[in-house]
Amino acid sequence: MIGNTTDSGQTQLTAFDLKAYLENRCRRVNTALSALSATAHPDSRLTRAMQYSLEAGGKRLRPILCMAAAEAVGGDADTTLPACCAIEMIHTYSLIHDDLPAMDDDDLRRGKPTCHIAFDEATAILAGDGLLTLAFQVLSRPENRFRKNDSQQWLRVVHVLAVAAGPDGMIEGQIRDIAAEGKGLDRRHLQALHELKTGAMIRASVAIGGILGGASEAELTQLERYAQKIGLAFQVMDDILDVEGDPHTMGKRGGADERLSKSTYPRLMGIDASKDLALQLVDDGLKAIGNFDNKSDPLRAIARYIVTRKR
Ligand code: GRG
Repeated sequence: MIGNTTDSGQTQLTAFDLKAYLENRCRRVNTALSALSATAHPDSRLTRAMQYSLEAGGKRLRPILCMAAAEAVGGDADTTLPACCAIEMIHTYSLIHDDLPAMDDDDLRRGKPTCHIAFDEATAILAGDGLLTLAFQVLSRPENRFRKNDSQQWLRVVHVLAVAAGPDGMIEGQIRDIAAEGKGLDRRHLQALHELKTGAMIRASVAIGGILGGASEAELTQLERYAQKIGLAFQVMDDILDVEGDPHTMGKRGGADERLSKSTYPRLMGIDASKDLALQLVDDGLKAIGNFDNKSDPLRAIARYIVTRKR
């Protein structure tokens, strides 16, 4: 049993099997990823490095949010699969580059040696570049248009994803993150950084699901507000897990933020206040879609999962 939220934001109990939902959607994303990440050069070291990181066992949270957003507005989740794959490719590329010695210098990710350890630094850089570009190759395949969605919708999707992944989104967030090392940002600057670095891709995932699912502009605005709130909650939780999570469960080393003197929520306000903030953000996210019907139960359940997750 998990919490559900009404118009007034009050919590009710509903029977929704989030575990089964996540497993099912994850399987569908993985099947699509296997097909769409194939290149013309299957034996190439580059292809092997890209697939090594893609298949290393990520939660597929962003693609699942994309599918759930489409379903929430009455759309067909399978129509979003090419976009889901593009989103996961960009996310995986960002992790490969983030782990490089020039950035966070991590040797473990998703429970496996990071790409530059398993291969080498040059290959990891190229694998990231390859995944970023392949994302747009997959997203712009002509056959995507001949499904339920028209080409204008796909163009909008390409634009939303490019904005989120690029210098108006994740990349600007990443450079602010690097610049903030050892500085101790105030809350306003920390939030702005995270809304770009982590939030932009989460928000785009939900927005793309909404667009492909046929959301009205009003519904899209509500979905984006939901995503903004849970995206920040996700980052606050990530900061908390870095302090008190189990490295074995997380599949990465803990304490990286401390080691790199990162600005984090626990550092700014302490662990307990950070946990309260994450819960408050999830409640705000649930309120944003409070008038949606039970087709949005997966979105509600995912919001709650974000602050109870262990990895
Ligand atoms: C290097 C271009 C470039 C960008 C990096 C997103 C990002 C920007 C870096 C990731 C650093 C990081 C650990 C951020 C915290 C939030 C986050 C993105 C966690 C990883 O996402 P999960 O938990 O990972 O969804 P999985 O492995 O499950 O996909």
